[in-house]
Amino acid sequence: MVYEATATAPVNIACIKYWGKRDTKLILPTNSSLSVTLDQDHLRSTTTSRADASFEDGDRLWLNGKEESIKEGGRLWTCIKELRGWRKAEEDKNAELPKLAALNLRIASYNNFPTAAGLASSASGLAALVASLAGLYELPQSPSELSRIARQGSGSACRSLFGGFVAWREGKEADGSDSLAEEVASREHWPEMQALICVVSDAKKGTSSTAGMQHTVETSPLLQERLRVVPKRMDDISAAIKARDFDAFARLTMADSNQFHAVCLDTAPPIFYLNDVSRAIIGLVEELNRAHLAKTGHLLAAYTFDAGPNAVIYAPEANMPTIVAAVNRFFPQAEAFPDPFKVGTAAALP
Ligand code: 2P0
Repeated sequence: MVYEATATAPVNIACIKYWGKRDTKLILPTNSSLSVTLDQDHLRSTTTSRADASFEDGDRLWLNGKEESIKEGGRLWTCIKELRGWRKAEEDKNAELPKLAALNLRIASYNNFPTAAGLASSASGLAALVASLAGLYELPQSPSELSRIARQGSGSACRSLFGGFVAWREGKEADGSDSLAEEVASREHWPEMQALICVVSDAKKGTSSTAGMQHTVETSPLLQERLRVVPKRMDDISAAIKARDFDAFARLTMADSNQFHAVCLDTAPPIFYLNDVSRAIIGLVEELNRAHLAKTGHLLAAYTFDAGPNAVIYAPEANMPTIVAAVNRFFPQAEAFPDPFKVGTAAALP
């Protein structure tokens, strides 16, 4: 009998950004965040987990073919320990279940996009890991309950367990029991929404998110102002999504990206994720929006930037040809992902 399960998980791109932890061990954020899940055809992680009595020397894991160590007390170790504990609880309740919790694991994870594309893979990678173990162990827990475990692998990973438009609620409890992800709206709710990824640089970022966000928590006075305004932004963007109000969605998304990069600049020493090309893309989208607003009364597009220089441009499908033409005209080489992405599905259990 082979005990094995394969799961996939998508990439997500935040509109209201997660930046800062109030608990670094449990990965509890200083603010709630909200993201859009991208479709899985081009950007996803796939993870296969196998439990077998013949496996010796503990659990082992390979990422894109390269073995990663599972350090005791580390993030991978914690995710595996928690899910194995849930399996053990099921086995204790039902004596007929095979004793998988006692077996060592072999886990292999692949991204179907090049790491060199400059896109974060930790969110989809950790979500796929959690989904594949949940499948292997046939766990009864809901995606929101599983998101509490994915969160401890990498904060943003908890959002990749859902498709469509996803909130990660910061929660109030010290043990993290209420810091979890939930769907705000399904992808079918707003199928016209698309995301264009402009790869500005495929270089590895200078400051990791994990280290950068804690420097911000420790040194940025502006972060306090951000923590004051984000709750209303979460409410407003959820309402905009529910009403399919692209203008409100776009204004909030751009404002939050700009404020996130402002708190990075307000960190000591300052963190710079945007470069000259990123800022030129902001200028282009602002100008396209000015012209479109004058002509139609509506915005054309919304930019957002994570912890790196690459732009993600959200827009309704009908606006994408204008945006793609403008990007190609002013940035003729920026064609790593020439087609916009649709809003995607949740992590797929086996
Ligand atoms: C986000 N980012 O909300 C924000 C926007 C980067 C900028 O989530 O330390 O890799 O593993 O919890 O999840 C990046 O942070 O950090 C991130 P850890 P993670 O998408």
